[in-house]
Amino acid sequence: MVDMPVDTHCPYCALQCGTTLTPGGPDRVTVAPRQFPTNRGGLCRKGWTAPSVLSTPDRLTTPLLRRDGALRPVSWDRALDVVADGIGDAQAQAGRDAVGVFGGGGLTNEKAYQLGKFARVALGTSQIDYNGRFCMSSAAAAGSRAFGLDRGMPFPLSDLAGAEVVLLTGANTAETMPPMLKHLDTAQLVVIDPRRSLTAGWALDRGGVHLAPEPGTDLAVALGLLHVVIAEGWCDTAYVEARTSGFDEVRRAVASWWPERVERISGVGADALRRAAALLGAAHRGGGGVYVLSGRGVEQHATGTATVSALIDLALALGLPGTPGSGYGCITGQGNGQGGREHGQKSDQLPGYRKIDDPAAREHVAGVWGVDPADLPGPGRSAYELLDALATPSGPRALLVFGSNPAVSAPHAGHVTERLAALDLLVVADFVPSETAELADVVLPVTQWAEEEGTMTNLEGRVLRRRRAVDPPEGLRTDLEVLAGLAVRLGQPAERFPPDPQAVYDELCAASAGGLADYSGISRERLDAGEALFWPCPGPGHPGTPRLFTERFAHADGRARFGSADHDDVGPAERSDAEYPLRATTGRVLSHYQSGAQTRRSSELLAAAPEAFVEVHPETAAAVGLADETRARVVARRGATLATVRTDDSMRTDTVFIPFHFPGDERANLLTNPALDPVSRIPEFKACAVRLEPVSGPVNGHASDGSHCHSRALEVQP
Ligand SMILES: Nc1nc2c(c(=O)[nH]1)N[C@H]1C(S)=C(S)[C@@H](COP(=O)(O)OP(=O)(O)OC[C@H]3O[C@@H](n4cnc5c(=O)[nH]c(N)nc54)[C@H](O)[C@@H]3O)O[C@H]1N2
Ligand SMILES: Nc1nc2c(c(=O)[nH]1)N[C@H]1C(S)=C(S)[C@@H](COP(=O)(O)OP(=O)(O)OC[C@H]3O[C@@H](n4cnc5c(=O)[nH]c(N)nc54)[C@H](O)[C@@H]3O)O[C@H]1N2
Ligand code: SF4
Ligand SMILES: [Mo]
Repeated sequence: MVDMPVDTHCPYCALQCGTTLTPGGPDRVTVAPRQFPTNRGGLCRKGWTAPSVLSTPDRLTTPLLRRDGALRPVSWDRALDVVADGIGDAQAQAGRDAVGVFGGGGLTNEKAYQLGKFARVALGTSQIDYNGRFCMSSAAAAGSRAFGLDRGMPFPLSDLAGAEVVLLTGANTAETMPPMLKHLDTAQLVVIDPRRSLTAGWALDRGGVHLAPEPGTDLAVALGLLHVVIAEGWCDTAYVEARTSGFDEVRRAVASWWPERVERISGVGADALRRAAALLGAAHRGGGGVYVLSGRGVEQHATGTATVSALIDLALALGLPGTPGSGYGCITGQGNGQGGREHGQKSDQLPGYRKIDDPAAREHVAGVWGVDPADLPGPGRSAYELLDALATPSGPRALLVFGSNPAVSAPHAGHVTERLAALDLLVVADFVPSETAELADVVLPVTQWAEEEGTMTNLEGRVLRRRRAVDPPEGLRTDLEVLAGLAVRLGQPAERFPPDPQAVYDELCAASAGGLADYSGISRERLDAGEALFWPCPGPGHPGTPRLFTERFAHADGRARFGSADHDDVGPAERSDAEYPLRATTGRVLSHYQSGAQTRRSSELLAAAPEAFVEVHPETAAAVGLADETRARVVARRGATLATVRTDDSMRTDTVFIPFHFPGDERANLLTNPALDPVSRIPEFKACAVRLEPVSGPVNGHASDGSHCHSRALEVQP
């Protein structure tokens, strides 16, 4: 048993705030923030309350097996035997791809790596993808295309403190990463968000600018900004000439995106657009630092990759990427959202951010794994396509879920829930009975963050140590132990799937060597000695790479590539009409994390945000007979969800906002449109057509006593 204070990181978002855990206290450990470059001693309320999930009363403590319709306790041996037999049956009937794997961006690097290897080697299936596909995949695709390499932020977060202007697109940082505001409070902010989010309000209070487009029209806004930058001569021509290619085509493509056209499509005033472009242009011309940052608001669209490409083109035209004190970055979301996309749990990837269809990559990784490259499967389906195919004639009949709760978080969740329920075998490894675990045939109880060792890679590409502060409750296993137990039952040699995180990490480093995301110099010893190491770090003497692209981009010719084409169709995939006249967008609130599986188990967080709400302009609400605090049904073409009305006169009258953290018939994803981006395959979480209806009488056992908290105060705790 460890009983000393242990330095580790918050289990939730990609900021990975530094914390110190001291064993003892009501929740088994007591948390305190520590000085770390991303949080500078701050912590949001999710970080403060994270220990309570360690001791949640309904924590899973024993494997469960469905018998006679109910989940009942069984031994580990029995549970793992049932899983291995079910895998064997499915594959005997329908081939290797009859088993699928769904991973998560919250898994440590070691788990993500081992899960990808387990799928390709122990299962031999191509059918693996993960929830990161729902997250920053559009930015990853656009970044790879433009720069030859995707690392969300190619610079340390602390560089933002020197900026003069920051363009923040589709990110509500004040609620999603409050301590990050400490890095933004000296810059002038230009926020693009259909809502006056907490972040937009914060920016306005400090003299910043807020542009509020209709959801799903950011591509037009980005092309319009680029048009103005070029037309007004704000372009950094020396940079464009020396460091980029493809500018002439882009200049031609954006020539027709004059601000008045953008205004007609997006609702962002032509003059406001011109002023925003001038702020960016003048700051860079005057030698000030300028950053363009993107969040999920612009990325989770069927046009997500094109939109981020246009934002990157804007940054390139201004001469920002790779220029000290300026740049473009994507604000990666999940705790290991960055590492989770590098080690091979994505359907088209192998470790080291390699491509699974690249013969040299297959050869290298197969060599590390001790298998024949010809035996490695090819690329599989993307996350939504995988879920959509479950239990269909050509899709998987069995699915293993590690680190995701798609019954709540996947788009078109009603349909996804049906597909999950139709499987011959659904296996969920989790530490709480998530809504997806409730559908499972076998539930495997695993350890949590403060009970295990590993590494995470934060939004800056900085590799961090997750450390064990307390022993797990009796009878639990780590995800790595679960995979080891299954692999042996599937006929793999035990040494190929070691349960020891250090051994897995060492192998991960070797597998990543020579790849884009090269970890081979980032030993656990160096991390434990306190070195802050950013990948790529190709060797023990290498200092790591806090800032990418300062000399050259990662394409063979060293140049960044402009990528925008002309687009005739820039709006959301689903149009509004008389029946569904409004546009719904979805996102987050401060108090809950993702599907809410963890944060809804904190009494403090649940009290702060107990139920789903729909944020709406008072006139829009009144037009259908709804008042503040009444319950509404939000209806889309795919389903309906229930939410309490919150009127807000800063909302666009054509747009409503619903958080996606709530389960059952309060799921925002009962509405969302699974239209996919053609490149990144991200679903359009941020725009679907809906109408509002009043709900009479009590719904769902909710009293309409207005007892929920309405507060949206700004929070950056010490
Ligand atoms: N509290 C909290 N923090 C979190 C998380 C959480 O669940 N809760 N999750 C973490 C993860 S995984 C992620 S990915 C990040 C996400 O962090 P963010 O990207 O900041 O989060 P979202 O709330 O999804 O979306 C941000 C904003 O996009 C706006 N938006 C909606 N539609 C559009 C649109 O069409 N265009 C534009 N320009 N904006 C639009 C929304 O109004 C919202 O204010 O947060 C991380 N941090
Ligand atoms: N409408 C709408 N839907 C969205 C979004 C949106 O903006 N709008 N955002 C999307 C985004 S950006 C994301 S990232 C996804 C996230 O959505 P999910 O993938 O559902 O994410 P979580 O709720 O974090 O689910 C993680 C689950 O795994 C468990 N877990 C956590 N850590 C571990 C671990 O180490 N091992 C194991 N075995 N289990 C673990 C948790 O208890 C929880 O049940 O949601 C997407 N869905
Ligand atoms: S911002 Fe909040 S949720 Fe994110 S790492 Fe920090 S404390 Fe955790
Ligand atoms: Mo995310």
